Amino acid sequence: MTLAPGVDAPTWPEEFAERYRAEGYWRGETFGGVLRERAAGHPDRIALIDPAPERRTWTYRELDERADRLAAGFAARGISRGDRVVVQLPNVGEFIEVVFGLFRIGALPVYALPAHRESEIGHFCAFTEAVAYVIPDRHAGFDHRDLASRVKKQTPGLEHVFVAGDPGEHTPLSEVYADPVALPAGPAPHELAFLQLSGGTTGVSKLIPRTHDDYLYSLWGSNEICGVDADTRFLVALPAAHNFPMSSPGWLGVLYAGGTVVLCPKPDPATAFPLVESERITMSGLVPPLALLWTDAAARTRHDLSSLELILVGGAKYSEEAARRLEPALGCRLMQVFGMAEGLVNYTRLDDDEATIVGTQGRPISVADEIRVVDDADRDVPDGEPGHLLTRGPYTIRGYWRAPEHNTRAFTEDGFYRTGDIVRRTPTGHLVVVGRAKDQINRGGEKVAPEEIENIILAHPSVHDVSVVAVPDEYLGERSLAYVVLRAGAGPLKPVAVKRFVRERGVAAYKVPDLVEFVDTFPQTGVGKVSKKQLRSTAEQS
Ligand code: AMP
Ligand code: DBH
Repeated sequence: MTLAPGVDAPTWPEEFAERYRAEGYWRGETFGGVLRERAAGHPDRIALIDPAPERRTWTYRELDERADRLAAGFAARGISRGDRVVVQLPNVGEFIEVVFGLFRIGALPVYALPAHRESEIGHFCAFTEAVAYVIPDRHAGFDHRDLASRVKKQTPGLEHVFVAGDPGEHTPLSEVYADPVALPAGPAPHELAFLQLSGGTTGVSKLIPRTHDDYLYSLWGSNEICGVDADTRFLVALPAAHNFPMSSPGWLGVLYAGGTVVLCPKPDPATAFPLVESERITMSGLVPPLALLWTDAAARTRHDLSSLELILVGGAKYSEEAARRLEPALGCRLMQVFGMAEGLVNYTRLDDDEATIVGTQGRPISVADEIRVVDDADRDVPDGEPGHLLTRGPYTIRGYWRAPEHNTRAFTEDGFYRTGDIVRRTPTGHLVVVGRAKDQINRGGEKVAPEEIENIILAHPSVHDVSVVAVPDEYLGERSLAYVVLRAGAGPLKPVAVKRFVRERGVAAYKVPDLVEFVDTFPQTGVGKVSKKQLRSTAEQS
């Protein structure tokens, strides 16, 4: 698909957009508008609770006012519609205020994860030509202000660094809030709302352009399936910037429904269980390793978890055996969710039988989600047979942002997204994830692109070649293993030195290889390429 000048990503062809509007999926709302309406409808209801270090609450009216004040302050600093702003905040109230402030003026948050470091942040800022970067002062023992100073030096267009907390040499976020006298006109519903990150299979994460119309549909569609309403009290245990806790149904879904969002600073049971009790949490979303931890800890806890009604588990394959134990242990319902920041989200349903809930990854939100399961030549395979999952629909993107070449590979000519997942479809239309065709490691829901890490390790002077693959892991599902071939004559290298080298290049800690092994040669494929398949099976056997 070619792009008109000035257009950053392919979008839905007009006949699809018209149909999605006519059929009621795209309601013509915007995030800024939705918050305004909820604040008018139930101003005094609690929208948001940030429990730590001291408990702060926001009513819908307060959240709306704070978003307005930030929008005014951002606008006064020259940030305007379409501008990109990299937002890297942990689960704190400011995160929600900042993104609604940006939504209101049509500036686009770029959602970095708290774990990202100089390599990722530098790329996001440069690639998106971001005008601002929003950070905490320190988080999890790391000083984000130093990182910001370095990135700012390298990125001439990055004009502002706003800090939630002690600003150091940057601008305190608290100074940005201003009187919202004359706010500029907000965005239109078909326009972009933000850029989400893909887990990535290539060197760097691709950016995912989501519109108000399409993302809002994924929210209220999810709300209907999960039973989210004004009484929902949702605990954001995973990083709030990740697509799963944001939208499936996530904190944005809960705000759409007029419920209450509670931010959890850390997802472990010791932090989360007291909050479940004190805030009477009804719903949360977890990746499989955390679901295991919660399941085990529930047996020993002295905290009252009886308010819990539903736990969603997704992001990586949840074993059937673990899934079977969750409901009895936590005394609530389980829903599996298989989603992607590119769009398509599948849920098991509350009225599915137990075998379906524990044994499948759910079915799509919408009858308008088109699903194809195909062989290597894009021919449909019969139901029940494994194949590549392709999808197209009212909330699945038609292309990544500023990636025309990659888009020709990641999408079919008629606009289906190639998910890279291998699934099989059951007679009820549920999907079972059976594998993956894309070169990616799924470390308990945290995605690692091997190529990104291989490129870093290749820069080591003693390294001749490297291949990073997934190895099975009982707790995380998968871990990463780097096979390294040393240069002839290079001195000995220890695995820790390779790990340190990667860490010192400034990448997120979850991308540092869990294991490093030195080998003489890699297995080759017929055409002389390194065979990842062969390497994976070698790793599985060792
Ligand atoms: P991303 O593109 O980074 O948003 O990651 C989405 C990918 O995570 C999917 O394409 C799957 O590979 C994986 N994923 C998400 N949920 C599940 C699940 N419940 N079971 C298996 N894989 C999952
Ligand atoms: O892994 C994901 O990206 C994911 C998992 C569950 C997701 O984006 C989602 C639900 O929306």
